[in-house]
This record gives sequence, structure tokens and C-alpha cells, in this order.
Amino acid sequence: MPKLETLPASSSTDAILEVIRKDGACILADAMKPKLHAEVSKDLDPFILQTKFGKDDFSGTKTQRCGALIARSESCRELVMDKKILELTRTFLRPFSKKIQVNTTQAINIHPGEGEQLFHRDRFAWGKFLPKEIETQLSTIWALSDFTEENGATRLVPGSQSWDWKREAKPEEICQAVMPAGSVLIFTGSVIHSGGRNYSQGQRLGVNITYCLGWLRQEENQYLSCPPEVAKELSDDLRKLVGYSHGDYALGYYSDPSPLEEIGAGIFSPEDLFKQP
Ligand SMILES: O=C(O)CCC(=O)C(=O)O
Ligand SMILES: [Fe+2]
Repeated sequence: MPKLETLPASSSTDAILEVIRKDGACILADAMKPKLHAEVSKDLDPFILQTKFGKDDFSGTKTQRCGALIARSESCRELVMDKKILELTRTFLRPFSKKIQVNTTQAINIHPGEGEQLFHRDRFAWGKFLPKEIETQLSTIWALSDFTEENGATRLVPGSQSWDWKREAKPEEICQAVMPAGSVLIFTGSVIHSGGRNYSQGQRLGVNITYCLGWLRQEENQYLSCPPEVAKELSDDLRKLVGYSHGDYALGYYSDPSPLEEIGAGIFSPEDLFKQP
């Protein structure tokens, strides 16, 4: 049985990327300080309580998924801005884009009785149009509960990021991201994976934060999930990462839709929206 490598969170970017390039994934141990873990859990609790189960097998009929985490939780903003993860993502995606952006923020709570999610590659959110050589994203799942074999730890097929897209995994090629709470699973958009089956008595809670190339359409619409009136409270760096910035020279400009007498006509950068007059 293959096993995912676990590295200390203090490992160098190069050492972590070496494992990610080989296996398509890597676990970092003790990546979240206990204080942050407690704050994220406390922030998410009321939202998770209100969240309905998914409507189909892919989202999981015994799984709660709850997004807009940047708007909803200050502590999740810290997770999104984790220095190590941003450095890894920027380095990993640099060959394909000058900029990165937040793609999705989602708490995933798998309840007892949930079955295995269908195996997939997250990159197929954009269809199969992009050449295989272009990596679309780097993704994280922060473990808020322990991730165990029994409670649905993410299933993953190490090395499958470079397989032919048609090849299917044999049972002996599959492993699970078993990790204690406070760890983070990092994986590429090309590696085969899925949520696991929960045959335990407890819930499996993770926070899935993903980052993608600056020129792709974000899966979670950040301008609706984190609208300007919320974005104005964010740090400049986080706001840019959410998408209130140019993805490239020509990407993401806007024009002011106000009546002519109230505005200067022209085109603006999203960053202009938050400048003090
Ligand atoms: O919950 C998990 O472990 C993985 C979920 C997943 O891969 C997805 O929803 O795309
Ligand atoms: Fe996935």
C-alpha cells in the first residue's frame, strides 16, 4: 500500500515541493497552531450547524459543505494567508501564471454513514481543455478533526497526477490522508482523490482552501461570496488574493456603472475601489 509522506511544517519549500511533484500530494504536520485551530473551529461551528447535506453523490448526501469562509470567519482569513502555503503555491504555479488567486473556501464535514466520493481530479472543474502540462491549482485540506481511515480521511492516489487521464487506480494504489487535527493535506489539481467513506461514529471536519492561476475563472465566485462591502475590511494582500486585483495587465479592470454626473468615466483597477478619497 502506498503511503502519503508527512513532513514537518517547518520543512523548506523545496523539500515539500519535491514530494508534491513526486506524489501529487504531501501532509504537513502541526501546520496550524492550537490557538488558530480553536478559533477556526469556534468560528465555523454555527455555520456548519445550519448547513444542509449535499443533494447528490458527488457533494455527498451525508456531507455538509459551507463556503464564503473569508467573509464568515476572521480566523479562516489567517488560514488563507498562511505564509508557507502561499509560498508553495506561488512557486508551484509560477511557470503557468504570474499571479495566483483564491479559488474556493469550503468547510467539508463528512457525517457517519457517508459513502466514498467519486474519484476525480479537481482540475476538471475547468473541463479538459487545458493541456496536461498546465497545473491549474494547489489545494489544501486543513484537518479540524483527526482524519482517520474510519471517518473518511481523503483518499488519494500518489503519482496519478502524471498518469494518462483515462487510467483508473487499482485498490493497491490508493491511500488515505490519515492525519491528526492541526495537519494540512496539500495536493495538486491533477492528482486523483476523493472524500473517504465514514464508517465511524464521529464527523470528519476539514477546511478545503484552494488557490488557482490568476487567469482562471474561480470556482467559488469570490465577488458574490466576498462582496466589496466585506472586502473593504480585508488586508490589502488578502483582498488582492480574493480577486480584487489584476490577474494580469488586462484582466479584471472595471468601469464605474454610476450615473455620468457622479463619476469620472474611464477604466479602473479593482484596487482603486478601496483607495481612500
Ligand atoms: O473531503 C475530502 O476529503 C475531499 C473532497 C473533494 O475532493 C472535493 O470535494 O473536491
Ligand atoms: Fe476534490
